[in-house]
Amino acid sequence: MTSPLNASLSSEQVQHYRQQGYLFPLPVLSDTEAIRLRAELEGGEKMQGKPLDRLQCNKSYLLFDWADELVHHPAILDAVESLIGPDILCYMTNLFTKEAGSSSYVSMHQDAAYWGVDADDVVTAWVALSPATAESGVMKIQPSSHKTLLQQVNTYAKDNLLSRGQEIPVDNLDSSKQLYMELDPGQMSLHHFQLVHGSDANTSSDRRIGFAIRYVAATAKKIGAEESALLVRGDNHSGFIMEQRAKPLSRRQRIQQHTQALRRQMHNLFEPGDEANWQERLRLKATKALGLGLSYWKEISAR
Ligand SMILES: O=C(O)CCC(=O)C(=O)O
Repeated sequence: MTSPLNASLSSEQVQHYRQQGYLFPLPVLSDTEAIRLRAELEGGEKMQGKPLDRLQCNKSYLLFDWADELVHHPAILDAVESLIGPDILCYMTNLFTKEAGSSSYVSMHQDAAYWGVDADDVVTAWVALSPATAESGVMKIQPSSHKTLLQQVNTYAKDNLLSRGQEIPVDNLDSSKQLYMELDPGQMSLHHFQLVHGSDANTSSDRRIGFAIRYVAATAKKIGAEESALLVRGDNHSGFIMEQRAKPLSRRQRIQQHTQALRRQMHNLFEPGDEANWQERLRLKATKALGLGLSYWKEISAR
């Protein structure tokens, strides 16, 4: 597979996305790029002697060259530009890795319920760096579910990869309509931030590696606490604090910017909703304190 020169979407593809809330498979990386980027990610893990931790998997583009390259990849941005226009922010990234045979999963949820962005459309480009199949626990979606925000509960279930184990109760889902967005390494899917999605455990013999990039139009308003984002194409007109591209920064500067960005983000991610009871509020407070403590420790140990 080679990377397309101009990866803008056709009007049929844009229409499909608007109606159904998703699009796949889209070839964005050449085979050699996909192999190289996976090798760079795993080379870093080898050097530190363990897989990337929860903090490193969040906003990885502020830390690692492979992630910086992916969020700026022209083929990914061309497709995203067709959906949200020429001024584009990378709001967040999440690396979702499931080890071979691991029971990690992602419950069916909608991202829009807990992100601090006021926009009609935040689009996730989910880039496969290993085979994403039904067996390896690829993303599962409910088509055209992006038109209504459903109620979800926080389960904090053990193997759930989501920060609060956010889950839409099964009675509110239609499993007969759900489909797997299977991808080869180097392909991506796009999904709207209100689309119902999740994924099952990885029963294959390889790791399943998906890099989820959250793009938003650079006109988006910020709601809740202040947060930062990186301008990756065009001009910024948003209420976000601008991040600096990691490439020219030293390791120490990268870690400082990353920890500062995560601290800002945590204030929104762990903010209790109006319906939260006191146990839930306490739990969110403790999770936030733990995350903040860990980020301070990381920053100090990088000095
Ligand atoms: O990678 C997965 O299994 C889930 C991804 C996801 O929840 C997301 O991209 O929002």
